[in-house]
Amino acid sequence: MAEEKKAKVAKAPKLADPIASTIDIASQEMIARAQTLGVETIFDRAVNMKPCAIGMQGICCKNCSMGPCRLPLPKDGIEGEDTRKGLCGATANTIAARNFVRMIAGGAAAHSDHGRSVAEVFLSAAKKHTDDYKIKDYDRLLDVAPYLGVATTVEVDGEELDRDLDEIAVEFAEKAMAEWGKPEGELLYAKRAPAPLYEKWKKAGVIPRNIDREIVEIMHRTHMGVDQDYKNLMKQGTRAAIGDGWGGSMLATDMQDIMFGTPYPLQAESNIGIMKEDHVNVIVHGHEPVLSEMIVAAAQTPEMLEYAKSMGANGIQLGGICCTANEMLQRHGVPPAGNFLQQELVIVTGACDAMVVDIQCVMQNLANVAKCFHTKLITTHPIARMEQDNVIHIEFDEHHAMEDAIRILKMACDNFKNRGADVVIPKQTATQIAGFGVESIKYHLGGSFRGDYYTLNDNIINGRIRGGAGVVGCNNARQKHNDGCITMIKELIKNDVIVLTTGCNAIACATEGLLTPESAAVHCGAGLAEVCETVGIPPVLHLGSCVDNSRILLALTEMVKAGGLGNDICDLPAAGSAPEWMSEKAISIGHYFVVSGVYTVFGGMLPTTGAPVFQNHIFKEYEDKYGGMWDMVVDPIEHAHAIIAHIDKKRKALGIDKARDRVMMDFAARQAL
Ligand code: SF4
Ligand code: MSK
Repeated sequence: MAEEKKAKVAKAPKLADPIASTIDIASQEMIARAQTLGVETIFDRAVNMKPCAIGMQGICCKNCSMGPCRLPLPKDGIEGEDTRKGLCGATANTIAARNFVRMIAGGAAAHSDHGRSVAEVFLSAAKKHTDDYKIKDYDRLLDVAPYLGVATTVEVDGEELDRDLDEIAVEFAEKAMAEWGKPEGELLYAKRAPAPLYEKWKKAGVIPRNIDREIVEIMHRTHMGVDQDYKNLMKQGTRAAIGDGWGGSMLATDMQDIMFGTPYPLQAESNIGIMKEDHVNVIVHGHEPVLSEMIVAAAQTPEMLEYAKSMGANGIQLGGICCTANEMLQRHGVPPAGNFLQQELVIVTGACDAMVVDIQCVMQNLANVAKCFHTKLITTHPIARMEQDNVIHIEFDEHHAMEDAIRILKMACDNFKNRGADVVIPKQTATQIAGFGVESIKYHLGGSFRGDYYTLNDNIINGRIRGGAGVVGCNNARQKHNDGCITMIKELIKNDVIVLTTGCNAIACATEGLLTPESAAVHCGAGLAEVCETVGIPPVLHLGSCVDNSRILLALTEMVKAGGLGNDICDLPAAGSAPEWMSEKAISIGHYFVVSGVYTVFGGMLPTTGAPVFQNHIFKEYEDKYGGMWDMVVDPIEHAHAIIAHIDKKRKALGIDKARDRVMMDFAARQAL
């Protein structure tokens, strides 16, 4: 009886307003369709469940069972001494710093463990223990081998000869694997940073010993009763973040490029509309490209095409979500169907015959949505499974990767006939040019003989380009989908700031049509538009997936090397941003940007606001230490202008605030001289 009574008063959950939830029309259509069909998505949950205000500010500690200890800020702010303490006496600064560095540990672990898996497959390929993976890009291998101390030549009878490529690949793989857990020495890739930055890290004592150790040490230091000094905690966070950006992530990018090919610009479509009603639609989602590489290869074989046709389809349409999408896009032109917040929505079309997920950013609710349709949801990674009974697990192994891929594709083809009649695929698609990287930017700017970042620097010096911004990161269901990213980026390019992007932010830009050279004439200031038109590049350059943020670090390093803009990354008129961040990986990325010398602004909320002294440390004091610092600006236009103000500050320091074109001296000018 009591239960019945309860049921009567229970309120029906509210539904999200599709138009207030996203700026993307295809997504609005799918959110409304899900609601009509009674399928719950993250957008509806977000209007029914509010976040904890204390947790959001970073001042809740649950590191032991005497807590959770919650330290809300007094209503009128803090006057005088901050007397807030947890049961053990931990201050708000300690609690917020512990939480923050644990987020760095989570993010660095995710990127770096991804890198380790790639290294394992790379080692198998180098030793020829697998037929499915091969070393594809030997030029790239030769470029990066010296950074791990791998010789590319050998001396025979006093003569220097090229070393056997397979031998180089094996040694590179072994040395790379050692970077995760070697007992002594320091992260070898740290020396890829500009020399003044490396020296700065050395002086501060933050060069990682190896990738894993710094992450483990964070977990130790943040255990109850260990490190209780927010500055010392952040020092360890810095080591782990450098180990991510200049270690695990950079190694992942390099080894993926060597095995699967270094990306070069290509054209593809984007958004949910890439799915085809008369094709078997297979969506790959997550981050690790190793299995998806095989799925792409298998889907192109005549046998598989025949198999799809035998099931009544006209072919196989592959699409992607999140960073597996970006990986398949940048090397094969596979179109992304959406970013993080669109993962449920592609299933809501009723046309997704299989969704194949690997690791990271995969919502557990996919299983509940898939249950409402015919979609086969397939997990593939031993560390990332789901409890729901409609989820199929096909564990990927590099020794039978092609077999796994064929099995998955056949399962999708077999499922084609199980689609209901009610299929709705939104029409929206957008064209994009993706697949930029450190190498291709060089080529675009200078051609094959004189490829260099000099042209970019020159255009920054003459003021056509005001500066650069790395705008990356996720979507966040607490913010209007894609709105923060797009509004902010449009404001940047309008003010002649060129944008480098990765991850879900890149997919948002593609969907909005910002990844085409033609968009420059529509959205950019006159200077940036002129450069884009002359060189034939979009004003927003897609550099890949989340681990590929390492490409942005290296692009900045190239700008330093090209000269004219100072001696270190912190001298450049450049900034970083994640307007709609949500994952721990974003915090790790943000921190390695900051300690590499980049002013980095996050949108939404940072879990630092509840501990003002700690926040001041990483927002202000870090500038003196590393040249870069954190910031948080919620409004996207103000966010863009915070970046522009920083760029202008750097331009002034470089003496290029009164920009002018280089003028060829004519005879009269020479005489006057
Ligand atoms: Fe509370 Fe201290 Fe335990 Fe954290 S470690 S939950 S602040 S008693
Ligand atoms: S996928 S970490 S939601 S960018 Fe790399 Fe997107 Fe953020 Fe995941």
